[in-house]
This record gives sequence, C-alpha cells and structure tokens, in this order.
Amino acid sequence: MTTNFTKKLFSFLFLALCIANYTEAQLVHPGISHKLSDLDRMKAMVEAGIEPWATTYQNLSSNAKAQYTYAVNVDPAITTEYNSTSDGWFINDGTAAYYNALMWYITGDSRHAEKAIEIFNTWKGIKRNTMTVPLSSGRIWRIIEAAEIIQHTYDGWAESDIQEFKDMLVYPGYSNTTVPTAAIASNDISFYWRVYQGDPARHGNQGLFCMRTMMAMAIFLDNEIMYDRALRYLQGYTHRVDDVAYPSGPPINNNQLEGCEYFDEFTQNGFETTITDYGFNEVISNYIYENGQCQESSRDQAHGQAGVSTITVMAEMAWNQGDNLYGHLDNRPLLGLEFYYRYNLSWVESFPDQTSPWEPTVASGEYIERTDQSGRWRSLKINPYLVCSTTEEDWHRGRVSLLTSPIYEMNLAHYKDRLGLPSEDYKWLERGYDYMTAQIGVEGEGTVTDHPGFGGLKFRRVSPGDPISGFNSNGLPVYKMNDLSVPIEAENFDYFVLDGQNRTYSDNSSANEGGAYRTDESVDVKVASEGGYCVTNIEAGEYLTYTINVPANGTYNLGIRYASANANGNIKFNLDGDDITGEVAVPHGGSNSTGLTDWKDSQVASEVHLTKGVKALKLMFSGASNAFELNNFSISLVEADPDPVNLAVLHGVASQSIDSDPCPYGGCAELAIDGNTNGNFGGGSVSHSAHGTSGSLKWWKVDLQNNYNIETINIYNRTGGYQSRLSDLTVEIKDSNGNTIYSEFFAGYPDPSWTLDIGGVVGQGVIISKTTDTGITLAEVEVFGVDDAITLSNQDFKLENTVTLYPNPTTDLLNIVNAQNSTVSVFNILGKQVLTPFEVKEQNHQLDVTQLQPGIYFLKIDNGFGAVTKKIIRK
Ligand SMILES: [Ca+2]
Ligand SMILES: [Ca+2]
Ligand SMILES: [Ca+2]
Ligand SMILES: [Ca+2]
Repeated sequence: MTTNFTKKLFSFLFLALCIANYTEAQLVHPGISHKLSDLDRMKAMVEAGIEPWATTYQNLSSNAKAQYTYAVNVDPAITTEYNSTSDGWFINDGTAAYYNALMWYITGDSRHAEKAIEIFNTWKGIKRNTMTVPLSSGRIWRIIEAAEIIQHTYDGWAESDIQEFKDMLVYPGYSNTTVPTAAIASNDISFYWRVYQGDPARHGNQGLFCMRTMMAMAIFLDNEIMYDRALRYLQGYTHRVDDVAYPSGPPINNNQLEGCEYFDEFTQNGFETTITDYGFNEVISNYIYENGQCQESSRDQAHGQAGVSTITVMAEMAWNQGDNLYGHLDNRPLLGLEFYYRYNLSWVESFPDQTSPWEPTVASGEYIERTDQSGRWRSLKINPYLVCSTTEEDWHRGRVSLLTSPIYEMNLAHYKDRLGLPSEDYKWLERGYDYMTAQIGVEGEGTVTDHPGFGGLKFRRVSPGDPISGFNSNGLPVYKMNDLSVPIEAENFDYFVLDGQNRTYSDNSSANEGGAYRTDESVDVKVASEGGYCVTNIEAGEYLTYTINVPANGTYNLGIRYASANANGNIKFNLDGDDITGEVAVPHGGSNSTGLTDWKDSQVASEVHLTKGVKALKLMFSGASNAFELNNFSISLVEADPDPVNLAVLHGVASQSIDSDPCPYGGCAELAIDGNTNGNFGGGSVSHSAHGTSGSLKWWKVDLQNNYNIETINIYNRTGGYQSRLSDLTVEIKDSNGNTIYSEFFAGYPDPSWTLDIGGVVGQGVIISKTTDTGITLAEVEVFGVDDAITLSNQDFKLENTVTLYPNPTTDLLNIVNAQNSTVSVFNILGKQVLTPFEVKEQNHQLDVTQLQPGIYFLKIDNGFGAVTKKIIRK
C-alpha cells in the first residue's frame, strides 16, 4: 500500500497486545466518497440551514430515489442475474440505496436505512453476469457507496446479510492468486471478476468505470490488496507481487478501418504476452496526455468528460484512504479538466483571455497525434461531434447538459479549498462552475450512474483538513466532527493527507520537537505530565486548525487546559476568519498555573455569541515562545438563543379592510392567523377583505399587542384559483409608537408562499396592503420572532419627538438634529447594516448620503438611554 498514513504502531503497542484477537480495519470506514466527518458536515450544515448545503439537500431530498417509500424492483426471476433486463433495475435501486443512505445519516430517520437494506437484500443473490462488456459492471458503484455508509453508521443490517452481500460482489469468491477462468467463461460470476482486468480492448472510460467499481468494492470489503490493484494500475505501476497480474500486451492490431478526419481506426486481433502489466487506457497518463488532452477527445466530448470525471471520483476515494491520486503527475487530473472545460466553455462564452473558441490543433502544438494503448484508435483532431457524425443533433461541444454535469464541487473542494492552488491552475474548472450555477443554481444529480452529484451538499468544505478524534491501532485517522460536547484535544488538530503546514497548521520547526503521537507532522506534541498528549514548543505566529460544529446559535464560554512557564504567552480564537476573542494573555502564577507540570483550566472568553454550523476554528499564538503548553480546549454552550416562534398565532389580533360585513365571503381576518396554511378557500382557513375598487387601498393587519424582534414573515396565498389576486403587495412593520420600521413593495404574487427575511426589526404590527383590483385573501401569515416582548422606553418616545431628519427624501446631505451624544447605525430595508456606526456629538450633524445607493434606509439613533429608528429615502 502506498498510503501516506504513517503506522503509529509504537504508541499503540500496549493497546494492540490487549486486543490481539481483534482484526483492525486495513482501510478507513466509511471511506469511499464520504468519511464519517464528511457525513457529519453534511448533516450539521443542513440542520443549520447554510448554503449551498441547504438547497442542495432540498434537491436531493425531493428526488424520487431518496424516498423511504421508493419501490424496490423485486423480481426473484432476475434479481439473481445481472443481465440486460436487470441492469437498469439494479443500477436504479443502487442509486436509491445511496440516496437513502445519505438521507438516513442526515435525517436520522431509520426508515431510509431500512430501505437501503431492503435493496441490498433484494440483490444479494446475484450469481450470474451476462453483461460481458466490463463497462456494465463498472456502473454499479453507487450501491457499494450505500453499503459502506450503512454498514458503518447503522446497526440494523444483520451481519449474515452483510456477509452475503459482500460474497455476492465477488462471487464465486475473491482470490489474489487464482482466477476462476471457467466461471468467467460461463458467466457464473458477479462483479469483481468482470472488472478485475479493466478493459484493455476499449476506450479508457470503460476500464476506468471498472477501476471505480473495484476501488469502491475494495474499501467496502476492507481488502487492501484489491484497493491497491486499482490504485497501482491507475498510476501505471506493476501489480502487487501477492496479487494476480494485470493484462499483458502489446495489442495486436492491423487493417486500418475507415475512421474519419478526427481519428484513424484499426482492427484488434488480441494481445501479445511479451510485456506483463502492459498498461492500457485506464492508466491516468495514458488517458490524460501531458497537455491535458483526453485519449477520447478525438471520439467525442461526452465520453472524455466521463472518463476524466471518473478518475477524479477515484482520486477522492483514494484521498479518503490517505493516497494522493489527485496529485498524480503534478495534478494531471486537473490538467485534464482544464483542457476539457477550456475547449467546451470557450464555445459558449467569451472570456478576456479567450475571446474566441479555443481550437487546439496538431499544427499549433496544442493537440497530440497519438495511438491509444488498445491500438484501435489514433487521434488526429479534437472532435466537436459524436464520433464521425456531422449532424447538428450530434454536436457535443459546449452542450449545456455536459457543462452542468456535477463534476465541479468535488474537484474545486480539492484543488481550490484543500490545496489552495493558485486560481490560474483551476481557472476553467471554476468558470465551468460559474456557468453551471447560472444555469441550474446548485450542483444537481447529472448522469445517474456516472457522477456522484449534489456536490454542494456532499463535497463543499469549510477548511482544508478533516476533523479527527485520534488514530486507530493501524495508524489510520479516526475521522469525526468535533462536536463541542467534550473538550477538544489540542493534539487532534485537523488531519491533512499531505503536509499540513500552512493548511491545517503553521509550525516554526519542521520536526515534531515533542517526539510523540503525530511524529510525521511538524506540530510539536509530547506526553503531558498529567496524562494524554499536549502541544508544546508553542511559538509566536504558529496556529492550529480544528473543524468544529457549533450546535446552536447562542453564547459560549471558551476555555483552555494548560500549564505555563511564564505569563508572556497569548492565545486567540479565530472562527471562519473572524477574531472572536482578541489576544488573551495565558495567566501564570497565584491561583493560575505556576509551572509546566501544574495543569489548570482558564477561561479565555465568556459568553461569546456564535452561530450554528460547521466552522474552521484556528487557535493562534503570539507573545513569548514556550510560555505555555496546551492539553485541550473547550467551547461550552452557556445559553442557546430562543427559537423563533410564530408570534401571530401566539399574540396576534387580526383585522382587515371591510365594508359592512366583517367577514366577506366568510373570510374573517383571523383566519389568516389560525395556524392553518391550507389555501383552499372552502377549507375555512382563508381570510378575505372587502373588494373595494381598483386603486383603493385594501389591507390586512396583525397586531402583536407588543413589540417583538421580527425575523421572518411567511405569506401563504390561497390555492386552487384566484392566486393572482394577491398581487403587488406592500408589506409594512410598525412599532408601538406608530413608526414604520420596515416597508417593502413586492411585485407578483406568492405561489403558494413567500418567505420574507426581515432580519430582526422591532415592531408590533404587520400590515399587508395593495391597490390592485379585488380584495386581499390570505391563507396564512406567519410572523416569526423570539417570544420576548420589548418595551420601548420613554426615552425612545422623547427621542422620537425631538430628533429630526431633513431633508427627507434627500440626494446628498442629511441633517440629523437633536441627536447629540448618540450612536447612529444605518440599515437597509433588509435590516442589514450598510455603514459603520458613527458617533454624533453636535446638535446638527450632517451625514453624506452619497455613500448610499438610492433606496429606503433606517437610521437607528441610540443615546445610551433609549433608541429610535427613523426611515429616510435616498433619492
Ligand atoms: Ca515543529
Ligand atoms: Ca512549534
Ligand atoms: Ca491533550
Ligand atoms: Ca389560515
């Protein structure tokens, strides 16, 4: 195994002796495309509602194959054989198992896990495979992803069923010494023996699919020899001495066939056996040439994309196992992506450095004329069509479906966010991402079997490294999100497969000066005098990164467990790039630590407000070097913010514009705050104001009886007809003093609902009005905010009556009068602060409003005793 994981057997020798009968995993689990920490990140980001995770998850969760009600294709006549009837069933069921496995982990709803198990059990009896082209068996990898996730995160899959499913994948049995040639010849095999040699006779994408199934299967089976078989072949290495050989060569070819202007074609007549482990088109350097050109680029663009993408899918699996396939031959996979997207994107868009479509040619030196490793094709020219077609429908170059394929997130997460390469290196990949985002929003599902899909959920990262809780007895990192319920050990800083310097940490000396624990990394770790490990040799300018999940919006106390030599060292907590503590001196003497064996707890900061979600925490060190050692640190919840509730239901009194009848058509105003969003007017839960005439004001209002901090307003329209009557609405919020705190006009109508993110303004009444024809009908209006009434002080009232703003509207200057000794904050209509708050000293302060875009703003004037908010209009 060419893994970068250093076996840390020494540290664990004692432990290993105690559990000698237990066989430790050879590979990381779960560890195909998603480690446990990756699944943890998905779940936490979805729960926190953070983009793009939230929207991508919405797309996944609404997919038919992600439902626990998915109907499995059960037919005993064909679930034991992989053939031209069952392959589509099996692959679709496999995708459903994969999506349900993700849904299980994210939602915790075991019905999703049980659905995946139903699928595994349906197909665990496959004993024949008549799909003789290896490619077909290369397309089943998603069910293996599902099996890996379920096996390692859910305890309801029976051991005997797991074993049967594993046995099925390698039927009639795995061997690293003997090939079951008779069984292969009679098709009495399942998948491993269909993919184990790749496909030496065809274009590279087909054998690459085989390698993908092999690598996923190897990880699920915890089979290091099988894993290395795929990993070594892709890199062009010879087979392991304890494994069967790779296909021999060279191919025997003659008889030039017709071909076309893009490629020459030859017949194939078997293979010589003169060169063992010959290396066919699956080998990365045989598939992506030194200029980035794909072996299949003279065939068509779709297949080349699939092949390059498949290489990167395996690169992600390998990375999760500690191997740097992404970096093979100086990031060759990225070079392949760049070539592909430059050629295809420049067809549909113009860029400053590529204003016309890029045409790489042999003559220009940008295209390579080369015979592929199967000997069947010789590339002559890059092909914008499908094979030798010249019809319009076979034009592939720059197709939207190709440019929106879900390849971007995973590769940008690696090359951009993990490695931090110069942006020039992934320029075309990022341009492709921008193109896709403009077309479809977040990354979608794409071709069902060939891409991982939904990358904004699965692969988007917050930090270069991955959180770990330690290492197992084989020295493999134990990936797990830092969840803040217990202290985080300083020595368990984020893991990075390559050198973590300037990625997950910065350490001034390349050796681990403490000599313990993570001995192949630069951070200085030693055995702490109180037990466990601590970080030592802490110097100014060094830092350590930990990926953490903040579980709730709320206040937290930040503390460290440390021992100090003197009082001259400082620590700072930085979260997602924001300094949240400032530099804090680590205390020494008195009741604090008095020496490097005197371990104490110290609070670094108290009641720091944090928002929930997965974040990168950096501990940064300054001051004197070697002033203290750090054992662990804690971020403890003091008090979670109260959850917003629907204030309209709890406290609201509704009214509306009426004539003589308070409930026109039976639609009393309070029906829009009865807690029922059913929009069917006949259901008796929809309000209806008087119609009035076109141009007259119609309104509906809820009075919350007190001032509250309003976060969001959801407006539900009626359904089943007349929806367009609720058009062109003005939504206003007024406080108890009658001030309009928020006002915005919305064209169009909710279909069926709108969510207005108010962002926390203090108000008592919400008014919805319009002047278009017909009355206002509302299925429901939800006003979400914290259930904590806010009394506007008398001072507010004084300020309200004394502070004057003029001219209003204004184009350049605004006079703020009688607001001396106040702090003024300026918010836009969405409640976002648009200027740095400033102090007003004089009685008449002049504000230059040319720094604001034209629009409506609110000035909050706070004199320390009370505050008032006033609206201005910048013309
Ligand atoms: Ca060091
Ligand atoms: Ca150090
Ligand atoms: Ca520790
Ligand atoms: Ca209602």
